[in-house]
Amino acid sequence: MTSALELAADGIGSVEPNPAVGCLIEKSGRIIGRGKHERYGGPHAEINALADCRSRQADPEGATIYVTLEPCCHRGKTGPCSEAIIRAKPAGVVIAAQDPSAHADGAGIRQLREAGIRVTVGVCEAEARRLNAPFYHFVQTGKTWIVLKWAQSLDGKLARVDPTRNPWISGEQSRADAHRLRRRTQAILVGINTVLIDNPLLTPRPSGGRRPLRIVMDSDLRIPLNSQLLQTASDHPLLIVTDAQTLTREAGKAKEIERRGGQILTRKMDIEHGNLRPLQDELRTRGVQQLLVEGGPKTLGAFLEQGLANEVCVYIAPMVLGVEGCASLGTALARKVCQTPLCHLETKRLGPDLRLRGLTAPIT
Ligand code: AOF
Ligand code: ZN
Repeated sequence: MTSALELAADGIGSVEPNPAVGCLIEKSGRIIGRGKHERYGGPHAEINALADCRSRQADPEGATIYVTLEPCCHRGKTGPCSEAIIRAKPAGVVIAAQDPSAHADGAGIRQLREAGIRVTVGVCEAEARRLNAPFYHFVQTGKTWIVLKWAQSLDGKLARVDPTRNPWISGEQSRADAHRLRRRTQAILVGINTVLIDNPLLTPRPSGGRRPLRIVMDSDLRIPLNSQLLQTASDHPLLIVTDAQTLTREAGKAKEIERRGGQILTRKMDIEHGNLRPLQDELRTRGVQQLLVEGGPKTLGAFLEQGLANEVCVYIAPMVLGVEGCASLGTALARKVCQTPLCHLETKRLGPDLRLRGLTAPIT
């Protein structure tokens, strides 16, 4: 199952909002087929593993199938995996975790058992749920999984006072990694200050594939019409969240934004004084399973303070910026939050930097 989970993990970045799933078929101590769900809309892991088996002229009859998610029994974009498995006549199926989706929720498992197949559920369950944490969270709570991401120096500064010479804090490898984070998410959010200072594009690069919704919290509609975000709004969706009053005052600018392809949403949201719930509702309505919050410190701080972060991903660069650095997250937080250590902690070296990832609540 550990190998099946490793296979599944390869799909991260291509399968979302579907879960990443891996499948191995074992017979007489040999692996005779492996497969994963490779991309959204593509065949499921079990189908790929059975096809792999056939391509090796191996017969899955009497084998044991290891799969990281309950096989589906619905007809979605692809046919039901449960029926394909039953036709293959394995002796047993070992499943890491049940699929909580309404179209599954144990029904796939029941179908296999009714066909006389021995089914075991719960092997490496926590690991499987961790791998697809945003999927489980969204299906089970209806809420978007929120990831906060930032890069900082050893003394906790998120930016340089003078970014003209070198705007970066983290190195090249960290930045490439951050683009992989963007690729797996359905929406990316920043505050207006980040737009004014960095003029970001907020697209996953190298380009191609999914185009996450780019969201800017901009209560005074200060986004420059010549910003990279607006220049690319006809190709990459852009949503600007502002105040209803601002919209009345800035009707002309709002029209220009919409003419360029930007969408405007008015929701009473006060980042500083803590009310991001309407945003959560909007994300849920739009079916956004995972949101990446990229800054700046005020926006990140607001999500932390309001207890809305599910996951934190920090790139730590081995440098002390001292007075050359600014925008520390600590000073942005009025109250102390996140006092307990993150759980399911992972650390990784990325060139000179250290990446630290963790969840704000344990997965059981
Ligand atoms: C499986 N094996 O590898 C995956 C499953 O639209 P579809 O047809 O691709 O179905 C997507 C749903 O199927 C998804 O929401 C989840 O419940 C399940 N994913 N099931 O048997 C797989 N990826
Ligand atoms: Zn399936």
